[in-house]
Amino acid sequence: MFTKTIASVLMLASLATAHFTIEYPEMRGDSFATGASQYIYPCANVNQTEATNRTLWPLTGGSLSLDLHHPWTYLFVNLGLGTVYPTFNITLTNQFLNETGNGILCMSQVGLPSSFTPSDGQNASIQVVTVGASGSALYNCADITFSSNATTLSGDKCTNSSNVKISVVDGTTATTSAANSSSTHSAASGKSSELMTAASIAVVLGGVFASLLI
Ligand SMILES: *[C@@H]1O[C@H](CO)[C@@H](O)[C@H](O)[C@H]1NC(C)=O
Ligand SMILES: *[C@@H]1O[C@H](CO)[C@@H](O)[C@H](O)[C@H]1NC(C)=O
Ligand SMILES: *[C@@H]1O[C@H](CO)[C@@H](O)[C@H](O)[C@H]1NC(C)=O
Ligand SMILES: *[C@@H]1O[C@H](CO)[C@@H](O)[C@H](O)[C@H]1NC(C)=O
Ligand SMILES: *[C@@H]1O[C@H](CO)[C@@H](O)[C@H](O)[C@H]1NC(C)=O
Ligand SMILES: *[C@@H]1O[C@H](CO)[C@@H](O)[C@H](O)[C@H]1NC(C)=O
Ligand SMILES: *[C@@H]1O[C@H](CO)[C@@H](O)[C@H](O)[C@H]1NC(C)=O
Ligand SMILES: *[C@@H]1O[C@H](CO)[C@@H](O)[C@H](O)[C@H]1NC(C)=O
Ligand SMILES: [Cu+2]
Repeated sequence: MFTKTIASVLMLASLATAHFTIEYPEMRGDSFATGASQYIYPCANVNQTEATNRTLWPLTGGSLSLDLHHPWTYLFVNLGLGTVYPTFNITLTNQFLNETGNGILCMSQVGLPSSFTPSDGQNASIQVVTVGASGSALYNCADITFSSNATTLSGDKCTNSSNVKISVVDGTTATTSAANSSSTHSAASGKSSELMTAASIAVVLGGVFASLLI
């Protein structure tokens, strides 16, 4: 069954020419199909049906493998608890991630927040959101069941493409982009990053959210 899952996921991936796909856990369905669109929140308009498969995920968090097709993107991963169209209000990426390079990004274990302990057999869905420079977002979802029987992907099934990198958008990084607007900030760059962190992140977030509103 595991092999079948991988095979069908690889088949989906080979059809994909743009946007992104979730390679593991198994994606809810083909978000390139007619009627689907990755631009549609929360799960690309891919409906849950009787054919929807659930992947068993460890109680402490499991593997997540993505096939990314854009030169770079911001990346968010959320969790929704429940079986049918859950609300994605638990974040699994506490840091603001910027992924560069197209190819496979595999995280061998995406941890769960300490405030949440799943029960054995509990259903949930994972939502992966990528946000481009213009602020437009793409969505894909995968349905899981937390299980004490589940394991993370073994090493050879979870590797990164060599050109795929993740950086955390922090105060230091953000200062670089904010610096252009002020020579004072430019001079302080790298030295007072602690002081500037909150403000700089707000600048970057403001940019992202402002463009979402356009
Ligand atoms: C999901 O259901 C909606 C509403 O019935 C429909 O418009 C849409 O085409 C369906 N999505 C897919 C991928 O078939
Ligand atoms: C669920 O898995 C089965 C068996 O591998 C496969 O035939 C089916 O297409 C999958 N369903 C979806 C929605 O991908
Ligand atoms: C998440 O959403 C569900 C369903 O709306 C709700 O019951 C739950 O309290 C929410 N959890 C948080 C942490 O907001
Ligand atoms: C994210 O990465 C891209 C490509 O490496 C870069 O152009 C962009 O400035 C980065 N964004 C931030 C906020 O660091
Ligand atoms: C875990 O495996 C046991 C023994 O095979 C089985 O009885 C149980 O239903 C499994 N649990 C889940 C959540 O699949
Ligand atoms: C989990 O979802 C499956 C359908 O995918 C359903 O048959 C099962 O009853 C659900 N389990 C729980 C604990 O809700
Ligand atoms: C893949 O790269 C990401 C980002 O650098 C990293 O978090 C992850 O651990 C890497 N995966 C593996 C299997 O090394
Ligand atoms: C930096 O500021 C100058 C002058 O305001 C502007 O022309 C330029 O486009 C800015 N560059 C970036 C990368 O924002
Ligand atoms: Cu695209």
